[in-house]
Amino acid sequence: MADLNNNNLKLAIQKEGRLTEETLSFLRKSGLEFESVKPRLFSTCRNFPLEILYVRDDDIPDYVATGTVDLGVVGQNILYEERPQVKKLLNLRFGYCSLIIAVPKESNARNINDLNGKIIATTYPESVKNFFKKNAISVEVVRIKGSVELTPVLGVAQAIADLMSTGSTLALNDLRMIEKIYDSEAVLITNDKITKETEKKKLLDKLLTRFGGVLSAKNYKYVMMNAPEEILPKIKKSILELKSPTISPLVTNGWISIQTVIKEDIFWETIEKLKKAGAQGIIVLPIEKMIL
Ligand code: PRT
Ligand code: ZN
Repeated sequence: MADLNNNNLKLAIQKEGRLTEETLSFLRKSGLEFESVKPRLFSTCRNFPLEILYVRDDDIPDYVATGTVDLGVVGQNILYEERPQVKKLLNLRFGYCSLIIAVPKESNARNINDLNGKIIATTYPESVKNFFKKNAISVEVVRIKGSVELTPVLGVAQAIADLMSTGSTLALNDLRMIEKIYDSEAVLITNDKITKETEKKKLLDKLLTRFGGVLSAKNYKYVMMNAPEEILPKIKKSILELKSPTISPLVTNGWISIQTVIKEDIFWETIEKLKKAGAQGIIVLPIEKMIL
């Protein structure tokens, strides 16, 4: 690949599609500075020895497996389907979707057993074949490149297996989901080669620290609150996962200010507990980065 510095890390991401914007935004949040103007071919980071290559998402696993690039961002679904020789490094917490099986609304099929002997259209034939094999149900799988949702109307198949995120496509095409095969999200992948290249491995570790910082920050919120000093034990009990909140006295006698972080998934539950315990003036701030 022309003009690329061989000592730099190379990361392949989707050129134009569902993962592109969120991948670029994730990289920028990690502090990487680069231009990304169309037509995107590649970008060189200004402040990190990293080249970003823009390619079709289907090509990413191969580029990583063969060592053409060191890293890639791709939907986990493509890994399940193609089983390439790559190693997953991180779940990136965007690009969420599920591979599901759906039938026309008026179909008699209620569950996967009712699909015995039926034709199923999909862009993910391997995943679908494996799934039915595991469930000992015999189906015929037809591989379709696009618009899988139209195949039942066209008489090509009696059921489909496709990715779903909001469910709108199913609804618009009068389809009903009967089973989920797997969940997927964007992941960062690499190959074994990189572990043998000491300098590159060092760069990768640096990059992973940055990525980890952004992902942890996504998991937590920064919370400040005021409370009478005597309820501190109760408050500490409400924020169990944090061993040592920062506590400082307020001008008002007997009152303290508490600063801490709270995990996103138990956020509301914890805030309610804090309010009940007697915390006041609760302020919540997003965390930009969190280095653990
Ligand atoms: O051109 P290139 O080959 O790079 O792109 P592509 O067209 O093959 O892929 P693209 O951009 O459609 O998807 C890239 C990745 O995004 C996928 O591999 C998934 O990991 C992830 N992703 C997340 C999705 C969806 N959500 C999704 N909803 N990929 C596809 N869809 C499609 C689905 O196939 C269906 O047609 O969106 C429709 C359903 O969406 P809802 O919201 O109506 O349910
Ligand atoms: Zn593709």
